[in-house]
Amino acid sequence: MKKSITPQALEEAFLKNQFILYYQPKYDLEEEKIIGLEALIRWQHPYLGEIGPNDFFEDVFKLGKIIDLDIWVLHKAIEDIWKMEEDKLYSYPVAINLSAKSLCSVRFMQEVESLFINKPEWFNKLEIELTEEIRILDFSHAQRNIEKLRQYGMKIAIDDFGKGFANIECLRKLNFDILKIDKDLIRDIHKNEISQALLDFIIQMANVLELSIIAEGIESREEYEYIKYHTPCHIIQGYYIGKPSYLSEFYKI
Ligand code: G
Ligand code: MN
Repeated sequence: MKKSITPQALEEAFLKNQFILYYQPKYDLEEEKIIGLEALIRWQHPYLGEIGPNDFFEDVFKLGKIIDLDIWVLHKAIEDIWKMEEDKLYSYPVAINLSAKSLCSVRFMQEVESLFINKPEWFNKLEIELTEEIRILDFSHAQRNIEKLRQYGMKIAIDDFGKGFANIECLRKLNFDILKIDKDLIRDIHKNEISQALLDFIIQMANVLELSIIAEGIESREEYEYIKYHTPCHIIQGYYIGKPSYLSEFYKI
């Protein structure tokens, strides 16, 4: 635990609703417009200011509260989808990051089901991003739940692809709709031939598996131009296009 983050403070964060969702745009290079948003959680700590998930997730896990946090994100994302639906002009699909633990929990799945019963039309606006930590699980259980989520209308993405070791096994055992290429592979792609070769290979593989592709972590004009002019990947995300910010930012576009 980071020295300044105490279990009490984290408990309080849940009670006092100190979490917030930021959104980062996903941009389509062919349509030249934003086509979706990824929800990214932050903790607005009363003394430490804003804290990113990398700095508090481990503590949430240790406290046994990861499912509570994922359920909070699910509710908040649905509330925000509803806000966008009300303003008919701007209604983007929203992706949430889900832990493997929640995916395989009865509690999370029941929450999804009860929300779905009330508002089924919101669910084809929701996407789920799963990272490689999924390697620790029971794959057949995870796959059954993924199928349920897809039946509700959600799309499922494998996140941070290219970073870990277990991704090929995940692709073999779980059914995804989208493959998100990890930002480490995109960094300086215009001058790194190894990254270029790996990216080509991943794109070919994704095509065979009929997965759509998103390139994450585009930070510079050079990276942007490489993806745009030298690869068939046309959906991108990253600071070059837009940093995570308040949902209201996207009403101005
Ligand atoms: O694991 P996942 O891909 O969901 O992580 C997204 C994280 O990456 C968020 O914390 C977000 O703030 C960060 N991020 C988004 N775009 C960029 C980028 O262009 N560069 C870097 N370094 N980080 C980014
Ligand atoms: Mn993600």
